[in-house]
Amino acid sequence: NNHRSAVIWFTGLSGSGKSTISVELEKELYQLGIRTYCLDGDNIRHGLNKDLGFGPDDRKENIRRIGEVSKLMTEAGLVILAAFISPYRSDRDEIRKMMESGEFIEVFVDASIETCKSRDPKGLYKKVRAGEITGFTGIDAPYEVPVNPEITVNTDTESIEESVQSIMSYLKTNGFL
Ligand code: GGZ
Repeated sequence: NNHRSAVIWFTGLSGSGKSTISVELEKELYQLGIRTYCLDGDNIRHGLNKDLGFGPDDRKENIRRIGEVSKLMTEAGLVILAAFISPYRSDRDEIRKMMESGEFIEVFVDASIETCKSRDPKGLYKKVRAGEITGFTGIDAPYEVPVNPEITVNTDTESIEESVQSIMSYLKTNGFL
């Protein structure tokens, strides 16, 4: 297999569908024999970044470290699927600059805050409403929408399968597969 390595960077609100899409995309890539690795809050925020919280500086540092790890792992020949809110445009752009040209594929996972609230898979929006969490992205902390993402998927209107296929078609068109 002679695919190019890359980092596929999913950004979007909590509950937008980043992790779900990355897991489904990983299955498709596996079928093609492509070696991938998913980075998400579960394997990063409980380990490497367990010293970090959700204030602006900690989020920035969270994303910076994940960018460095992603770069190393792409140098090892993997396709990285990174699913983090990554709310600041400048932090995402820093990673883009650090990567080889074309190897940073930003996927904006777009969903309205109403949709995310209604999904509420971890009950976090409920806790926000109850005043148990503050500084929550999209409620009382910012989310900066990507300006020129390589791909936008809209999980208000598309199925997971449609979102996955639109990423697959980008990868094919751009010579990654
Ligand atoms: C946003 C928070 C917060 C606050 C805890 N704001 O739906 P989840 O649970 O699994 O995804 C969210 C995750 C966000 O971590 P990231 O590393 O992706 O964030 S960032 O890129 O901004 O550093 C949510 C949970 O952690 N969570 N508190 N205040 N999301």
